[in-house]
Amino acid sequence: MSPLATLAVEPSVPPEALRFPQKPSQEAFFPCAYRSMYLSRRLEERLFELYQKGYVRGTVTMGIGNEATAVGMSLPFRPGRDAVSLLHRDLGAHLVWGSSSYDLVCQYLANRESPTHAREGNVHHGNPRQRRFPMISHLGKMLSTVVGATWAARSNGEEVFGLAVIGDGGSSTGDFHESLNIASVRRVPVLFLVENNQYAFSTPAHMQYRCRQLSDRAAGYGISGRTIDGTDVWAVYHEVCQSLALMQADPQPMILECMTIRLQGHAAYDKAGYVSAEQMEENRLRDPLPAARRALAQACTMTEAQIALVEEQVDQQVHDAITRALAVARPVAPQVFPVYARSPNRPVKPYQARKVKNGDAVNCALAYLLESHPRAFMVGLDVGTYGSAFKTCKGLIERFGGERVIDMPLCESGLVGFALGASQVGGEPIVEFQFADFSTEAATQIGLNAATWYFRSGAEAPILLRLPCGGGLTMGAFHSGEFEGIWSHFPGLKLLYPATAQETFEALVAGFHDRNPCLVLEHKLLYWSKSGDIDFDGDLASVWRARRYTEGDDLTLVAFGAMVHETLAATAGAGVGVEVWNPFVLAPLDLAPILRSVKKTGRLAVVQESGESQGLGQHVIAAVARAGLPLKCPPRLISAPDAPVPFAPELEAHYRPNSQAILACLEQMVPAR
Ligand SMILES: Cc1ncc(C[n+]2csc(CCOP(=O)(O)OP(=O)(O)O)c2C)c(N)n1
Ligand SMILES: [Mg+2]
Repeated sequence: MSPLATLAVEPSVPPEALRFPQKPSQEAFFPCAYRSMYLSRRLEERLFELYQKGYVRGTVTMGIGNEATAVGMSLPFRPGRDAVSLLHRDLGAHLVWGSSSYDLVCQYLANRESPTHAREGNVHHGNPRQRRFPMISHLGKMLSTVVGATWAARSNGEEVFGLAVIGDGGSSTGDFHESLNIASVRRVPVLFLVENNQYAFSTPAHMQYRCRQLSDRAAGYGISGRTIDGTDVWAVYHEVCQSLALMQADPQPMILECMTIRLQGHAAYDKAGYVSAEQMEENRLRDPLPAARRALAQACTMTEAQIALVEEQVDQQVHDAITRALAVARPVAPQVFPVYARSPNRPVKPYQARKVKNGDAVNCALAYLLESHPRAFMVGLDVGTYGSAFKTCKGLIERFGGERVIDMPLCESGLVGFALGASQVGGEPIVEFQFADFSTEAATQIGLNAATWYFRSGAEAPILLRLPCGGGLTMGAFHSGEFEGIWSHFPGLKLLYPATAQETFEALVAGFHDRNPCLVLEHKLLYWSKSGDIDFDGDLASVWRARRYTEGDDLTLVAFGAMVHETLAATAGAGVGVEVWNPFVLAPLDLAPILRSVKKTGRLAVVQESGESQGLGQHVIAAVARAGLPLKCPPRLISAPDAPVPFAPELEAHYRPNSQAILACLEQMVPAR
């Protein structure tokens, strides 16, 4: 193919000849590189116009000045094979990785053909099926997804690399560190590319970091790092190719810092008054586009007229994409927003065991899953040789090996991002938090990234997250939280809270097979104090239902976690007809069977271990009120007070609801027969 023919290709997927491990000449390189850079520049300029005219909402953050880095870093990679996360100045990179101008304009217009179905806007897009992970606003959070995907694909025998992009500002986030550290420890060949344009919004580099250059940080991870001129597209391309060759020979991450520029304010609304006129002028002289144009003319001995002709073709292409996209209808709101991916729930292998403690039920379920799913793997802290803090993972590493039962560095956010990325390439992650309390470290990854993944991209994010939770073990405020209130309030997450051995097994197996991020709360107090038989018939669909333990006509008692057992203890022999329910599936919460029970009994009490406003009890009571059910007496909530979990046993015993409190409530609510 002649260089000129390459220039006219649309979409601008680079020819094979430019991808690693090819070593193209500048003559072969520049037509494609310049075309992609020019297309990116023109498209962004037009998007900005569309924003000014009111067609594009939100804002536009532009990569004008960053095209050499965005295009140069992308051309060596293999779209659909390598994993990548791009940022808000990487429109040119999206074009190289497989987006078309038309798709991008539709995304910005948020019309009916937007790749995110108009559920997201501007830079928040990608294509997980092509391993181009969609951006979220929270800088740094995408990095670990690339590490996880690259690791999981490599574990599957694929020869792939990752490209994880971050800015100078984003390099200050904890996730930058967590992701680099995981990649380094697990030797995952991800190129951490820092687009250093010396500003984070208005904050200049000297207020962002004190090291000489950001690539110096590589030493802290035992890896190598380089800083190069990010306005020279050939230099960027060449350096990335070199890095890939090094990573191929010796798999480990690397940092490549590209010193790039921003020729506009941070976004459409920002006039960059904080950048001096001299600095802006200096930046303009470093504009990568004219430089690439000169290099193209030289490398390909193209005349001005020939280049102008190609530019005209690209202008026309941009014009056509915009004309077509503007004609597309506005999106129509669906009856129900598709928050959850559908899970087939096909029957799986049955399982039986006798007299199993709840903690052993966890172990049985994990072994069952690792045994039957070769791509299932566990990550957590001390889940390997130690067998996990509560010993629920005992023996697993011996059985399944250290590549499937993995002790991770202490970094919950990076760990969940890692699992999310792995789930996109066929890995089947099971994440253990040492304590549910530490899940707050990963709040963004769980509640905003994984939970909205399907809604935004249409790709499933099947991850199982295990949270040993709850109090009663004298562990104080940082090791006793229940968190069912928090985790049931993020759309897109599923949440299960088992109380018995059977339920524990079912919750883990059903949560694993579900196609959404699913959290299972495992009450620590029940691990070794409760036991029962497991008789799982393999019917996953039937797992997703509320559980009723007793039947009665006088009172409906709804209890969560360990409170199920306190409630059963209180009601046994109480001499009144109590229906004890465990909603079990806390998200999405289906209260219909419980409402039917309340309709029958006319009385409702909810027992939760969490503080009054922290749990789901108020929600259950509100549902009864909203259903307009006639009640014989006001509903009651038996809960801990709104206070952190106190430490001393005397204080904690006072804090946690118990069977006496439940019995007292029951006696007040139901008249003696
Ligand atoms: C965690 C987080 N905090 C704050 C913001 C708001 N924000 C968006 S972009 C930005 C500056 C980012 O700077 P940098 O990483 O250098 O990227 P650049 O915009 O310069 O390309 C900020 C503060 C954010 N997106 N994420
Ligand atoms: Mg910056």
